[in-house]
Amino acid sequence: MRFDVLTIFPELFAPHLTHGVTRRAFESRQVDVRLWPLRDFAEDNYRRVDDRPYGGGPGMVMLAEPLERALEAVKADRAEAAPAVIHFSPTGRRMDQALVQLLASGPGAVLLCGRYEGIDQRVLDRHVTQEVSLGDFVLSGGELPALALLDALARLQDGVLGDAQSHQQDSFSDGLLDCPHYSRPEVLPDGREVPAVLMSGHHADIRRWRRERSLALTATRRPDLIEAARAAGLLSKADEAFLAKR
Ligand code: 9D3
Repeated sequence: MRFDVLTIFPELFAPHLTHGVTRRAFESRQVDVRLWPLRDFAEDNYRRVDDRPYGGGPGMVMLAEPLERALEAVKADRAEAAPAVIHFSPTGRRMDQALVQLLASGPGAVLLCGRYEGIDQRVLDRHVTQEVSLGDFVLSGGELPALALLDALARLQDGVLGDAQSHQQDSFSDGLLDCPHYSRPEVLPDGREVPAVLMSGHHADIRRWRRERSLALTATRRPDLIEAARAAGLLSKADEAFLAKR
């Protein structure tokens, strides 16, 4: 799949595309990321892409014309007649794994990263198909949300996770929060130990313990996810019995 990213800070992307477990997905072009530096589409000698808002007030607005030229160039370069155009915005719908999975099953999208106070509304009205937020906190632009989405997409690609089963056991893939993890040493210098069941070698017991830790953590922190898992038929009789007795 292909993602065309419109941004005034293309250099923020390069390090994320060349590091970590996701690097393989980007370098193999399973997730083909193309960067479109917005300043290249400015026409004046200063390469301006922002100006003061009509009506007054603080801050600057991203100019319509450089964005329109960039979007025209991107659309001419993509196969689809009308590609999805995602605008990262604090007023958008919250990004979640369902959106990531939906995008992972399609041809990709155009990612529009705003800076300053925002983008001239006429550009958004003409081109944007969905507005996506990372959550209820204030960032300084859409680049980090775009990178978060690309990272989430890359790790779903074949060959990215060492253990192919890691997806199924992930937080959210079965709707529950992940269980705690432990590794060496068996006892820390202050005496804290690894839960005994994990050292027992009894795989059925370990599986049940992990499931119960997930259920307990999810019931405490995210009861909404327990309800959703129940509605989706993802809780067994044993799961329900555990939840009922705690
Ligand atoms: C102080 C400016 N805000 C007025 C209440 C509006 C505002 C404009 C632009 C707030 C943030 C931004 C820049 N943010 C993003 O582009 C952004 C974002 C975010 O801030 N939070 C969560 N998700 C996202 S996606 C894009």
